Amino acid sequence: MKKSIAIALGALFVAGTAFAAEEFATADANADGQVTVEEAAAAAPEITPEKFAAADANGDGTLSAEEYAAATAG
Ligand SMILES: [Ca+2]
Ligand SMILES: [Ca+2]
Repeated sequence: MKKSIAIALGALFVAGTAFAAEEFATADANADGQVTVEEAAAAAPEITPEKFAAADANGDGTLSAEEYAAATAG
């Protein structure tokens, strides 16, 4: 019983990660591996400039795949 729950949670996690990667590729309009504030606004209007800034962990003004996942997570 516990094992099947763990497997189900694992499958959910993998599916979520794949979805985020696909979303990032879609948002990264010029495919340079970074999502700018303009690209984010076009792809995901829920990412406000405030959310964008909060997700930009290294403060370089663009979102990496990991940073983009954080921006869309909450
Ligand atoms: Ca880009
Ligand atoms: Ca960044």
